[in-house]
Amino acid sequence: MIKSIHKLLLPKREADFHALADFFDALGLAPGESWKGRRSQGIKLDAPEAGVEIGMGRGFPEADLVIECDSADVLYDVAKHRGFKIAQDIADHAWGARMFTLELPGGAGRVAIFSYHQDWRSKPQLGEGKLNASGKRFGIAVSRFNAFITERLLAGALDALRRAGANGQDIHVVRVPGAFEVPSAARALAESGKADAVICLACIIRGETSHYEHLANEVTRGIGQSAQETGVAHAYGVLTCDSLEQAIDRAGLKMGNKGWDAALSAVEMASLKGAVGRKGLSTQPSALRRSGSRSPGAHDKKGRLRKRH
Ligand code: INI
Repeated sequence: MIKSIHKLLLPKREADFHALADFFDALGLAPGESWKGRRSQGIKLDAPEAGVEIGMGRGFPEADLVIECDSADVLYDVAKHRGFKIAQDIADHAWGARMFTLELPGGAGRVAIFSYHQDWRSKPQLGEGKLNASGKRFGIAVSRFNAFITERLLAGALDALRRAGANGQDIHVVRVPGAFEVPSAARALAESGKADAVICLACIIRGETSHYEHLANEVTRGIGQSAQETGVAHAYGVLTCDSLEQAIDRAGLKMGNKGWDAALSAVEMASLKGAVGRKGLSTQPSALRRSGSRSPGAHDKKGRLRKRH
């Protein structure tokens, strides 16, 4: 009885190894078994469904790996934001799908990512913010405690805002002593009326504080409360880590930066609010949603009519 099937990727460089793991994690594969020994290291990232497809004839994707997802547009944005080389731009295909292909780092091959067209007439109207920060104003409350980490989160957030089209003059950064002070600074920014969204950045490390749980809970509660009571979107870029090493991993300057992620959430939420408030829900495809948002395999295969390749 077969238990699983895995496509083996063997990058030569450590950086490519992490880039690949990070990318497939961002696509939503679930991290499974992993190991690091003297001779080798590895991680398995599991898909909800896997198998082989045997085909003949024309019209198949030119790829070493084919991934079906809920929305190829969303993953296209993820791939571009993570700097992956797009081999074929996203496009509609005659077999009823929207697809793009990209080159994996380290010569690990080419991946085709597609989603089948949805039948919009039978679907409810879906609203979604866009990743366009142009004309939007942002407040950032950042803690000085663990500044070694929080300054990296801030750099990530500013980079994401800039790339999404925000203007530097529309970004107001407030530094506070520690995570505990972040909610009240966030609230002040939200109540100033000068922010369409507020980004909260801090780092709480379990190893260094015995009141870790209390602090983390209070900060999270305070940020949520500020968001609900002011009606201004707040993005949560607070690292709660077991160790400094873990914090460093989550505050990378290029990949896996929680400040970057939080800023993109803020952009999306700022834009969503505009869309819902003024013109009803925007049903355009599609803005980027971060790592955990898509859920491969969540779609109902049985009920859907598909064309073949
Ligand atoms: N503040 C943090 O941002 N992270 C921490 O890990 C932390 N620890 O370890 O205690 C921390 N403490 C300071 C706290 O946030 C307040 O600034 C301080 O208590 C003054 O109110």
